[in-house]
Amino acid sequence: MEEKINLGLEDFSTEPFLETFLNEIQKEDAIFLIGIFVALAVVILTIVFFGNFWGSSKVRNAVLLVGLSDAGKTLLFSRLLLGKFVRTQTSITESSATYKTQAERNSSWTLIDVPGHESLRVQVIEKYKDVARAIVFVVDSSIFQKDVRDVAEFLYSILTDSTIAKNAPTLIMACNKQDNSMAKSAKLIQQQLEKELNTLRLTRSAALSSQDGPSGGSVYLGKKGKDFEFSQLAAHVEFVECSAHGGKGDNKDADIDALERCLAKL
Ligand SMILES: Nc1nc2c(ncn2[C@@H]2O[C@H](COP(=O)(O)OP(=O)(O)O)[C@@H](O)[C@H]2O)c(=O)[nH]1
Ligand SMILES: [Mg+2]
Repeated sequence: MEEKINLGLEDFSTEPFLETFLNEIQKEDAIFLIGIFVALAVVILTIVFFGNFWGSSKVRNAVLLVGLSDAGKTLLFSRLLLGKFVRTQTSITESSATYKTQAERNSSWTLIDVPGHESLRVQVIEKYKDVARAIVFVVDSSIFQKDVRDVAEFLYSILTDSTIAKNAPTLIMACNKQDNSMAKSAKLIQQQLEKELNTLRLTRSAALSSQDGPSGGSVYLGKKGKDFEFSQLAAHVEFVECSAHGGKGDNKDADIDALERCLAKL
């Protein structure tokens, strides 16, 4: 009872009244400020969320055809698109076209024929590596023994690229020119490449550790302390045999079924 009266009295005296008024304002200010903070937090979180969302869902719909010169990339490119024999010329820029898969899903990818010449291919791979859904690495199986070192070096540069390692696009090793009697099988090519990549990794990491500074955006290939195998990669890897050229004469059919099946599964 007394308290009530006291309070009542205080209310009528000017100073406490001002105090309570100021308190009220401060309280409201605090609520107002909290409101602003909450609103800001919501805005920032939304931006971060959608930023991540858009960043990660950057449409990865490119299929890159890569490989040494003369492996048969351009012929495969035409075969996949047109299904018939087309004579090829050395490619000096990349060509791209929309490729519709044979699957029920009917997905369509942007197929890119990356020129084999080193100075050009580096630029083109750089340009598309962010959006690569799959990399079709075309190998000339008929002269694989002679090419093995170069193939491994090219493959090593792709597989140790930090962006490619992070995105892990499907790797399809297309062992082409199977119509040639000298052609090595996909299995043998896989084994030899694993061996060669293993050696390359040893020499490259030795060279790297003797240098100062960061290793320039490249990652370690495979698992440390284990011989390299394709199965150690984060990416799905398939070895397929194919023939872009239908053997002798232009009327014999090409054999790219296994490759088309892989592309349909992407
Ligand atoms: N025998 C045979 N020749 C092929 C095959 N694929 C491509 N070629 C030939 O190999 C040469 C190089 O082909 P191309 O597509 O230009 O290779 P790229 O440099 O990788 O684009 C051309 O003469 C093709 O006709 C194949 O599967 N079998
Ligand atoms: Mg070409």
